[in-house]
Amino acid sequence: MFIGLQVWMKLLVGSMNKRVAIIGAGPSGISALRAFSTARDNGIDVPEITCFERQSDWGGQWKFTWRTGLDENGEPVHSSMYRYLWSNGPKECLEFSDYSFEQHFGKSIPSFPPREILEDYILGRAKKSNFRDWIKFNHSVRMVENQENGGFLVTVEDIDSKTIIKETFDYLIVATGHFSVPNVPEFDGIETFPGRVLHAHDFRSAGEFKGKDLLVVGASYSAEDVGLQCKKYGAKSVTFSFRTAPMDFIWPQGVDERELLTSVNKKTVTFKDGTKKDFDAIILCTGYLHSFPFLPQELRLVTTNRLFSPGLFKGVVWNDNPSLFYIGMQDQWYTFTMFDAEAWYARDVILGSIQLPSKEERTSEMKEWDDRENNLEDAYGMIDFQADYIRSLMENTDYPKFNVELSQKEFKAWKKAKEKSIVSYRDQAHSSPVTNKLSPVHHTAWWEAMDDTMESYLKD
Ligand code: FAD
Ligand code: NA7
Repeated sequence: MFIGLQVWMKLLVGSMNKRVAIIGAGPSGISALRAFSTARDNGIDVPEITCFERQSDWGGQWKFTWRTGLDENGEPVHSSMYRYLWSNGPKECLEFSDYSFEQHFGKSIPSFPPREILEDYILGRAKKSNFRDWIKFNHSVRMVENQENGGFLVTVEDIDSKTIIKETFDYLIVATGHFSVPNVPEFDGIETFPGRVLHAHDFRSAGEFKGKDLLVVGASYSAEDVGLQCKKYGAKSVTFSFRTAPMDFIWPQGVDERELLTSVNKKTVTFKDGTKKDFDAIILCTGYLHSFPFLPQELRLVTTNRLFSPGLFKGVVWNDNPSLFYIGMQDQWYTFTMFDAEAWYARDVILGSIQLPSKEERTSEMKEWDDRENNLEDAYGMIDFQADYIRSLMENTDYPKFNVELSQKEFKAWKKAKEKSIVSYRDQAHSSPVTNKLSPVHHTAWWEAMDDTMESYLKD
């Protein structure tokens, strides 16, 4: 339960002189920084915070780059984002409850903004929070060691000076994201394919595939969005190939879905149902791997892209060592709102205002969430699961309340709108669970909107 300021301040005495390391300054790391800076601004004594960020600036995935492979410093390129990316969920369902879109843009804006708008919004709150000097940019965490007396020894490379730094911390928050290390399966004969084969992580522009016959492997968010936008920007045809189940949307002309490919022979791809087709390019939208090469085995989250992260109490606290926290590791219906709820929870455990239950009690609660996920039947159940998860975090902290029920309703309406029309769900308007207002409809239908600049989007 949330407790009063005075009681809280008494509990905080134990958190002073402690050191917290946050790895990553993407949206999850920014949520953690915001949580601590909000406490600081409310007069609470917070521990010393250091955030290590491998890139030269904040924003994580939202920091678009033209580069693929390695960056200018020889580090793996982090962002998988591409030109013409528009939000694939209603922005109302990811709205910070302490900083509305309306507050940021000075007016109510439509529900599915392009990447640049969302980046501006995320960073807008960060810029107003006065924590940038807690972040060490161009600092890549190379290794973490558990210390015998508790705490962590963190080895970091300062990329600019090419020096290695070792520092000890009492608490560690891992916020490194999980959509950067591609899962790249092998297909029989794919090495004979004469055209371009790439993973979605390296996809940057639909323009490259204009006039081409394109095979897109995968049946989830990346496949749907990359394939559809290639069609929008002029691909001759797009064929989706699924492993488990088709996406089954009502696709525009020139788009079809087939079972999984079984082999590739030069330009010709054969599918499980025996059909064949010639292609010019193949994009593998086959998901990502959770990867924490800097963590030792005993601290490392091992999971796939799912709602309940094994080993994490409340999806945040490493059950075997509650000085370690992860933020943003779940499959994501909710995003920024969920990262905030997690960050506030992690902060309050560190500050001592949340007393964790015993390990046995934690384990038993974790099993309940795991069982619930294993018995989910459809996407609507997943939305309810993640909404309840956010509620279970928020009831313990002072993260400003938002209308979770309304956000569930909007998510379900969005899902239905997608089922009705995959090309026009972005033309719908949703209501904000923060301001309770219905957003305006965008001036141009998404399928016709080729210009994704901020200037064009914000026009009335
Ligand atoms: P990230 O954004 O991945 O940030 C992690 C940060 O950690 C990075 O800055 C990285 O450089 C840093 N880092 C990693 N390793 C180290 C290290 N060893 N040392 C130091 N720093 C390190 N979400 C939405 O809400 N709406 C969307 O429309 C949407 N579209 C998406 C489209 C794509 C193509 C992808 C890939 C994701 C999309 N997402 C979307 C989800 C997106 O992942 C989240 O919005 C958000 O970026 C996750 O934030 P994060 O901080 O957890 O991870
Ligand atoms: P997801 O949602 O994890 O989906 C991965 C997809 O890749 C899914 O359809 C998988 O099929 C498919 N997959 C994985 N391995 C294979 C193999 N070996 N063969 C064929 N198909 C395979 O990742 P996304 O990239 O779509 O989305 C991640 C985020 O990026 C998301 O938040 C977006 O907003 C952007 P399955 O259905 O499991 O059989």
